[in-house]
Amino acid sequence: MGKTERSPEELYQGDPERADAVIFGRRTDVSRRGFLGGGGLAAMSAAVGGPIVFAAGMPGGLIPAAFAQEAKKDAPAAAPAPAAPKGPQFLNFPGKDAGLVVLGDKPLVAETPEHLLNDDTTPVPKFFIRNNGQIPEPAKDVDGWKLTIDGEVNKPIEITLADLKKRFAAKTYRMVLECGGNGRSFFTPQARGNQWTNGGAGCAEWTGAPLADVLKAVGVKSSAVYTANYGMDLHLSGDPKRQALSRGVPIAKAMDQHNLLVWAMNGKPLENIHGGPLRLLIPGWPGSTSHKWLSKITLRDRVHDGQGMMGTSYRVAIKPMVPGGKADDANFKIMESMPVRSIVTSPANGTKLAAGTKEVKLRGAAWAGDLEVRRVDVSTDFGATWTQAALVPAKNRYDWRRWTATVRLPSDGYYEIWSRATDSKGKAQPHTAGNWNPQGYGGNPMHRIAVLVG
Ligand SMILES: Nc1nc2c(c(=O)[nH]1)N[C@H]1C(S)=C(S)[C@@H](COP(=O)(O)O)O[C@H]1N2
Ligand SMILES: [Mo]
Repeated sequence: MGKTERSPEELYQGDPERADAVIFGRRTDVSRRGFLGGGGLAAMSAAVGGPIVFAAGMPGGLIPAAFAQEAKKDAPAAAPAPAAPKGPQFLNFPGKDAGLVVLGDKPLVAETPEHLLNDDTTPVPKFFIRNNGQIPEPAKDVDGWKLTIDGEVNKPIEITLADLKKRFAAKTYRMVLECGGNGRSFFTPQARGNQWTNGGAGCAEWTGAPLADVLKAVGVKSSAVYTANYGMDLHLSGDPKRQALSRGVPIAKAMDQHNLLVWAMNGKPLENIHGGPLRLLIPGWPGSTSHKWLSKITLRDRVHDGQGMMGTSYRVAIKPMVPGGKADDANFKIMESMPVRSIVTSPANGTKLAAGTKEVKLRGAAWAGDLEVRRVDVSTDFGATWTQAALVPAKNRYDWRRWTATVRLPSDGYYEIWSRATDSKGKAQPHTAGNWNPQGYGGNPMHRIAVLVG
């Protein structure tokens, strides 16, 4: 794969015939149909490790899932991405699972491969990490941690974590936290930023005081429009005058009872890497609104303009733009709810099953930002037929839905298992990431895994 000048996705988009030639080394003067019908199919089968059982239904130009993953890792970046390593670089961080994949090291960003999201509740060691600035030293005086709430409020306060715990009734909810850029790697051409697959998400039990209760206690003025969130992490440059990140949400979203000022994750004190001793958790919206090492919330009388609020940051195109084209700032709106997404968490992509295996049990998860998951369907034949998965009830709003399904594998060979979730408004995951935008938000194509029988 060393000779491709672009990612396989781009090659296929531009010239599928040539892409086949580059990737599978065939002559360019044979049509793709001829390729799939003749010697080319044998070449592709050899490349994926076995006969493609449902080859007849395989869409032209589709890069086999078995192959796309590997090819992607080797493909040279089309746009600058932070510290793009060659092949997966696994995380080495105290308390963290060694299966997490590093997407960037300055700042530290690591994602959870889908098969490590197989637990009903994501254990802390497996939970993804996303930083924009430097990771602060762990706080020495946890109970003395101070949070200020000021701006458009009647009674500004500075409250310690000990007092926050005393004055407000704690709630625990299991909720998805998902990076706004989750799925970014599925965009063609490549979008700017950390190349998340589906692993910029996890679902943990968060414990803390409801933000709405605290805001009611300080009194929200009618002039309040937006929150401005601030934390104690330094900008990467170390310049104390620059913010690593400072985002916010409209007051209506801030008053959602599920937003928590979190001090515990999965029943244990919130770890430093996840923003301990105190962080915000704003479920359903881009993870960047869930501020870590939270020190101050200012209610503003206008939409916040802090670090990460402007330009094309955490913004999506209003009208579709030319993929890879120049962005017109006026055509962008702030990303709010995250889109519907499903993942297959078992088996793992690339699993080899014993010859003669006739069925496989699938496990997965699905979530839909502010919306509910209506259904999840799976396919083993490139989407020709679908089987509805069984959804496990959610513990509370913003929890993910675990799902299970059993699918038949009629004969030995190569299969792709696709999962597709549909949200409560009827929107399903698309085949490929749509609504291209320069920083790659909202990429939520169906999840595809490769399975080889025999
Ligand atoms: N103070 C601070 N809070 C932050 C960030 C940050 O860089 N600094 N990153 C945000 C982003 S982009 C995400 S996706 C989540 C990630 O949380 P995690 O590292 O606990 O998984 O934290 C958010 N809160
Ligand atoms: Mo994020």
